[in-house]
Amino acid sequence: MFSTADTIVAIATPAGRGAIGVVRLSGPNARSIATIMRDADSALLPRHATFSRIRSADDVVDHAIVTFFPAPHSYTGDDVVEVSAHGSQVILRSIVASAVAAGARLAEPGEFTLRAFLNNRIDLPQAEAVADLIDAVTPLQARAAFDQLDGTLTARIGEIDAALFDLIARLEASIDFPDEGYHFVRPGELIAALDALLDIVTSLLEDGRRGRLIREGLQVAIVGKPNVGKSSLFNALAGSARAIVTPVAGTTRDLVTEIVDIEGLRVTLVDSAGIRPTEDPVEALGVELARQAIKTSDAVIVVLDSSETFDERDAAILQQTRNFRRVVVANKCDVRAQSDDTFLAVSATQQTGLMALRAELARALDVELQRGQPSITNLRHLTLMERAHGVLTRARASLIESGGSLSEEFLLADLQSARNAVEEISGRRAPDDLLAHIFSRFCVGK
Ligand SMILES: Nc1nc2c(ncn2[C@@H]2O[C@H](COP(=O)(O)OP(=O)(O)OP(=O)(O)O)[C@@H](O)[C@H]2O)c(=O)[nH]1
Ligand SMILES: [Mg+2]
Repeated sequence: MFSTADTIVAIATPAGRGAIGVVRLSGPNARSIATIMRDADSALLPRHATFSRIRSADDVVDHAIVTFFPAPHSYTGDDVVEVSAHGSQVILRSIVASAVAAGARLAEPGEFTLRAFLNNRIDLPQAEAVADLIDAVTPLQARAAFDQLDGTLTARIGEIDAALFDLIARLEASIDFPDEGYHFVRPGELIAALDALLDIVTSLLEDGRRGRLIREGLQVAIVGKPNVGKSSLFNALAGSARAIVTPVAGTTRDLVTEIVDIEGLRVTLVDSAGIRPTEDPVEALGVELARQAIKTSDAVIVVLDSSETFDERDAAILQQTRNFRRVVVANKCDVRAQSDDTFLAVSATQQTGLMALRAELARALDVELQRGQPSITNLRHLTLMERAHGVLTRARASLIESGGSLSEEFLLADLQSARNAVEEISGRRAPDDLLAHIFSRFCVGK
């Protein structure tokens, strides 16, 4: 379905103005098309930046730096030419038009990275990491994506695949030579091998929660009874006066959200209505939304008001949130009426204690990423790895139950299905429609 036989072109830099903008060509005719576009007879030397005048429709449109990356040592693995021109959309579009006139085709979304995958420059998790790296909005997201692009996950998946391959080969040999009366793999060895595999898979899955939260971001709800300063704290953490603040209890009625960076985590912060029994139908809806927000969030910040003594309504909210990841803060510490140090003292209006709150929150969310540790960040990978874990666990259980006399065919079926899942992650066994789906989420030029 996918072809790498033609030459594709696209603007690789974002829309808008910039000092430079890059047009990328990839395919067998990249160099000859670039030669037609250039107003010069000097040849393009491999990996040399060459100053060129670029022609479009008989006119010179810009001065640009043109670099030729011959196959296979290029981003896509094909011949690639990059034209770094001035970053005007008008100029970049006319350079693309000039390439098309010279025989190139407009690239589809993600097609450069797709070619890198089809040419075995990268595997599927690495291709997906390219999209994540470009989409990263916090340093931690960028790091997780880069580690994946750098191949940490690829290497670990490769280990699992190789171990499965080895087991499958030995079991098949036992089936193929039944008369020898010789099992190529003893039951004890098999269980040990399955245990080793399950160890790797389990640790990947355990880190998967963290990885996925880093990639997709998390939600944190700010909750408490009315007037304790939730909206003030929300604004202080968001760095802008997003939510309405008044001395009237029951000000916030809706959920107000803002994306903030908490210690490198992409957090959707949610301000909510103060929780209290109320006759007001509008406020009651707000209170219901606040209760829902507690349930759907990855963590909550429970706000207490230290200018007053804590009461049974505070206690009720503490009780409701006791099984959630949470940080409890005593706000208004600038006017505090009590000397209770149980909770983290903050002042939303004075902006004190916010650093400690961010640190506490990051700790409560427990998503620290170990550098260089392979981590699954993507739901697709996580689901497939869970499938592999399921069948391997089942295989191990039936092997033990049968006292080692389980037929090789049974085991083989499970191992094969675990291997299929693993190879679907790496892309060795990825159907075209899956690839089309993954790469359609990229933007043009990637
Ligand atoms: N002194 C002091 N006052 C604060 C602090 N934080 C909030 N306030 C005041 O407390 C009042 C209520 O603040 P809000 O942020 O609206 O409280 P809320 O919890 O969102 O209230 P509802 O939306 O009604 O539930 C306002 O008058 C704020 O100025 C603080 O740290 N110190
Ligand atoms: Mg409020």
